[in-house]
Amino acid sequence: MSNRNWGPIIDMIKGSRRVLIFTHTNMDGDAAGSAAALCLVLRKMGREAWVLLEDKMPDYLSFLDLGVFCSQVPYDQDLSIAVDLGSWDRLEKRVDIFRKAPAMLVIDHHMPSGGFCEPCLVEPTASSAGLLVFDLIKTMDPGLMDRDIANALYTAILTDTGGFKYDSTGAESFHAAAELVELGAEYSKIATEVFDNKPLAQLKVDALALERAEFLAEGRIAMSYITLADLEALEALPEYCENAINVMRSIEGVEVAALLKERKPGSFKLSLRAKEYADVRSIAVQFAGGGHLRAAGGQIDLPLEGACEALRGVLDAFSASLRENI
Ligand SMILES: [Mn+2]
Repeated sequence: MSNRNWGPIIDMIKGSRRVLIFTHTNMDGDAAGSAAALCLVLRKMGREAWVLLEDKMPDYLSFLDLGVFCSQVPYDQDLSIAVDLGSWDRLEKRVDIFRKAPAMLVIDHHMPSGGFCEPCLVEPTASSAGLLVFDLIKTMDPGLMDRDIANALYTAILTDTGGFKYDSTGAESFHAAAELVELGAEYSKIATEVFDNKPLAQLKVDALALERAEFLAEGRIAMSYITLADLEALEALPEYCENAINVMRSIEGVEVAALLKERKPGSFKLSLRAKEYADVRSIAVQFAGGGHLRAAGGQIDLPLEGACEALRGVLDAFSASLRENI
């Protein structure tokens, strides 16, 4: 039995007829998987349901395109659900469509960044939004689960735990994964789709970020950057920058990895990852951002030199909080 308070959320879902589901732009496996699973379940409950996207689904997640994603508003929904959203600004142009519904709810595992609607179930210690959706479905009606839903939820949990590696994973994620495998989740195929299926240009972006990495605090911090010009030269899409931060973190001795990704000329998205213990959210908040303890992000609106300098300054100050190399 779940000890989460799903009651108000289940009541709202049961009272709905037409549901629109939202997740963050630049979708990852958790966003796509948790939204797709929720949508499939709502349809099995006889509701009309779609996931409204603003941008393209990344190629490596195309196996989750189970006919639930749309890019045009299909109807006036009576319920908006945000899942794995993170913060309201990640609704981008869809914010007015979300707010238009007479009822709204949020299911998330990111730290709330203010203004969340009621009811919401936000649990920052959950490994993934997919794990929360799994628990919701089990609480609501476990008989609704099927192989497509299991695949979507397994993908969500697998990706947001970094392949069951992050310390947020916890026993609940392993239990959920085992149950999903029993329900038919194709764990081997999904792992291949998600982890061993990278465009060459993406691996070249990883290589460039490594080649350029600058090390601070005696190698415990690695920082690097990718510009729009780099993407053009490598014929890489913006989303090909997503993995470089993980590669940087995997370097021996590195506790904190920081990557600047130019989104518009003179505007950089900052990604931050910690390996074991550092609180990178405390860095992110200094750059108008937030996130989790070990995975956070922000933004720096400066030309490259200035952005690197601003980041270096904050990382230098942060390095005092890092443990001595053993
Ligand atoms: Mn997530």
